[in-house]
Amino acid sequence: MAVLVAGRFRLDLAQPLVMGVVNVTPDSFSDGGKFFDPKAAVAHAVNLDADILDIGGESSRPGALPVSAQQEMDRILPVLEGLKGVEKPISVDTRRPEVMQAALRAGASMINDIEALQAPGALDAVANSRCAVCLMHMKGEPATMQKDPHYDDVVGEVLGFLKERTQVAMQAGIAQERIVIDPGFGFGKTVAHNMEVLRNLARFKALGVPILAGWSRKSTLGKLTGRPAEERLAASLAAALLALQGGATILRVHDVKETRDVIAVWRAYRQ
Ligand code: 7PJ
Repeated sequence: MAVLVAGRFRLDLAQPLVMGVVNVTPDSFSDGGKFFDPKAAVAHAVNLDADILDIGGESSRPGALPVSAQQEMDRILPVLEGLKGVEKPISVDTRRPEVMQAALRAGASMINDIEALQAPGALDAVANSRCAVCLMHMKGEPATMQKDPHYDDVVGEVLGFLKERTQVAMQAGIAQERIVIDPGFGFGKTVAHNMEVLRNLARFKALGVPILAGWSRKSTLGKLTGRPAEERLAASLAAALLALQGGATILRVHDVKETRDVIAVWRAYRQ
């Protein structure tokens, strides 16, 4: 578990990595519309100075409606094209196998799938390449997932799901060193569910693959602080620190520079 293989990249996991969010959507909850223009998205991506860039063309915020595969590709492909000269792994946030294939052809090195490769053809799309993949847990669908989600044992259920998806991915031919797991904070989970998973994050280390955590500006932080998305930086950094302490090795964030400072403090504390 010392490296993550992502296409032509081998990412050292000895230190935490920062994945910078680049939404190319008109409606994402925190920066929707800002980088909808491909040129603006490319400039933003380069500016972020992240270890991995995560390009998304479908908003998966609670209540968001699905877009067509064609729309997703029309949003993502010009950004991948514009990032061709950037020597950095690029992840594409998608659930659709046809978008995965097009993105991988266009130079993406990682697929970030909030459905953990459950769509028909998604396992093959990833297995037939050398890219990395993030398998995330979500209960329900973005359109309805925050409507009264229920679990008997949230940690056990999320852990069981990710264990099963990791096994299925490996059986399909995706090597363990290409796989990342993510409990999916905010995806069909209440504030209490998110906190219970965060408190028990170390249990996910048993799966033997790196853990990615996405807390940046999420609505749970809004509920806890009473603040709108653009004022959730401090809360996001607090959650990032707790995720690091629980064993997360990749942090998916909007605010890369500030998150690097959290990592610096955490690393010194850990020495
Ligand atoms: C996540 C994601 C996350 C992974 C989004 C947002 C909503 N992918 N895509 N994990 N969140 N792997 O940016 O808050 O938490 S979209």
